[in-house]
Amino acid sequence: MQLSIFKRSLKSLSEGAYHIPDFLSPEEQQHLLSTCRKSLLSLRMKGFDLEHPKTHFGEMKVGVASLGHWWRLYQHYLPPRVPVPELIYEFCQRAIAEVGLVTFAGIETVSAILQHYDPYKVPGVKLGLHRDDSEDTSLFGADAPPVVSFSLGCDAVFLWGGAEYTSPKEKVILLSGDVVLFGGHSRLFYHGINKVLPDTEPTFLKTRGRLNITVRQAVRAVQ
Ligand SMILES: O=C(O)CCC(=O)C(=O)O
Repeated sequence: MQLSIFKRSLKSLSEGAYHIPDFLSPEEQQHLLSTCRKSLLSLRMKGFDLEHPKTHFGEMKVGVASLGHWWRLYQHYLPPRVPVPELIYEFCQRAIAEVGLVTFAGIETVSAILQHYDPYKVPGVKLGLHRDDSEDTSLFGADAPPVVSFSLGCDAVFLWGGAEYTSPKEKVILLSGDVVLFGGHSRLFYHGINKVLPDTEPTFLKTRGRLNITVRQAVRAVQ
């Protein structure tokens, strides 16, 4: 872990947005990684895999697959192909409780999007500045449930912006085990991954590259 010399503690990034460093213990990171691998294996057995969706600017360099509702760029979600593992719900609820945000109303409607960054195959891999806006727009109020985003593997430079594409940006260093949450007022704020640092994976994970698990409420739950 190259960047851990900096002082790291819970930080509010904007109203309703937080960075929680070291949220997951090494054992929890191992458990989350092996759980995601099992889900990916189940997807592969059903004929699905990580995809590189086509953006308006070319193919995404990040490999993407969804547990729960299947996320698609610029389109509506598809029904689940494999479920969101219970462990991911547990970690989400714990993170949400830790910062005192609104919890997920109907967890069966959640999508956990896996994003694999491979800086060895794709040097300079990044995720451009964007908003997580493909969900049911009625969820985007002042009490919008948060997006919860887990980092595993390589260190990364996360950009946290604001309501506009041109809003000032803050650089946040994400290490393996960190969580970022953004709900309420910040639910639609721009963000992205500026850089993934090769050879910074914690050795206990026995993996290469970076895996991000972003949990979003895909559609409103039937109450
Ligand atoms: O990889 C990351 O940490 C960021 C993921 C992200 O921006 C997203 O899923 O919308």
